[in-house]
Amino acid sequence: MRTSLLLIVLLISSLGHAQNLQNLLVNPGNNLGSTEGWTQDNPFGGSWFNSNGINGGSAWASSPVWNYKWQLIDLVAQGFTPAYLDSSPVIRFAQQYNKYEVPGMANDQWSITVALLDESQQEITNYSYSDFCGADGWQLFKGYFSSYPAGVRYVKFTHGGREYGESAGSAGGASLDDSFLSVGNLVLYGSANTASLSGWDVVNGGDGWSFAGNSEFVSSYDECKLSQQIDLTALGYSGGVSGDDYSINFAMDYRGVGPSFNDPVSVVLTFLNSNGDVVDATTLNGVGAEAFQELTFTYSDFANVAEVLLDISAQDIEYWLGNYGAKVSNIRLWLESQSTDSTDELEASLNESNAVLFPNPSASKFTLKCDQDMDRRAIEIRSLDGRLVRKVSPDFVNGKAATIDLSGLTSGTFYITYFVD
Ligand SMILES: [Ca+2]
Ligand SMILES: [Ca+2]
Ligand SMILES: [Ca+2]
Repeated sequence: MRTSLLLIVLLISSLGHAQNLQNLLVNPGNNLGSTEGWTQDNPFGGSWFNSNGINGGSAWASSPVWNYKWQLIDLVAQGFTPAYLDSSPVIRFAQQYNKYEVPGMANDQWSITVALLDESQQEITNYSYSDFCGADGWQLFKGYFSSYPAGVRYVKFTHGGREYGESAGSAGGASLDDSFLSVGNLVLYGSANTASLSGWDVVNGGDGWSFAGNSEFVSSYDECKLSQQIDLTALGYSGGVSGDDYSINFAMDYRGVGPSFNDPVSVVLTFLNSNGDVVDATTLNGVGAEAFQELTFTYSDFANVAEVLLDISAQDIEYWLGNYGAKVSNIRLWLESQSTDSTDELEASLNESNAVLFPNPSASKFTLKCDQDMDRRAIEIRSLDGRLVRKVSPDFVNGKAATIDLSGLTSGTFYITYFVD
């Protein structure tokens, strides 16, 4: 008779933090005045052309017929380790869209498709949406992936537009601006690489925010603010998260702008539980210098957080007209899985099955011994929510002992199921 046995294993491996938590798309807001960085796909003819964008910049308008363009992002080349990607970090995407010409007409259509691909660039899953532009003016569309299967190594971001039956002389389909794609970062548009304030609630003190270096927000002589509400429940963390499972991490780069570089920055993080009650708040203060510095914060001692309010303030230490206040960039808020001490549960399970697993925890290799003959079927590794993370073929030492190599898995607690005759 075959029986499956359940063990709990604590596995420690390093995730690394070299990954790029920023907008992974290049030329995301037509900053370059062209389609550089994008591959055009215009199956019915026509082409993309420059149109008026957000904040007085440029956008792209499509043609009377459906036009598309896309970017393929190699996540490993961006610094994400396979182990990190297999932990299914949130993938956020966003797109600004607007109709082109003829105020009051709602006929232009737009589309977005974000596909998650494996190492052979075969699709694992995708999100696809298409609609009429509707109301006049720019509108922000946003979405996300979480809890997706392991194995994602590429993301293909495609958007499209067309006109829908307008009269001659207005023949431009939907305008698109400020495309966005990030892996792991819970903040939308954490850098100013779109040269707009998309995704933020904004206070423009003095002469208001401006943009520099293709990624920096630059403040002015009165207090400038950027705020964002990050709803974890709406990002797939149903009911919020616990400090036992996740730490909440924040980081931001900042520097001053001359002639006086000691410009002040301040960040307030407010944490709310799933009832909407404030459970904690922290304020981080920085004084600018000529070089970039980093403000960081890690929060792990909490019972339940379902929402984070991020408020960033910056200004000039002196009263100079224009933008000589502190610059901020690379704004990141992310969750990190906490290692769980499962020693007690492990011992209980092992006692029931008369099995031993050692060394435990381990970075990669375990030896499993039990007092029954093991089956040679693949051993299944599942996350605590039951998702199949990996199947491994045990390297049998003899019928009652096997070596299991779990190299490359994200640090965490897993169920291991093996089979005995
Ligand atoms: Ca733009
Ligand atoms: Ca049109
Ligand atoms: Ca200054």
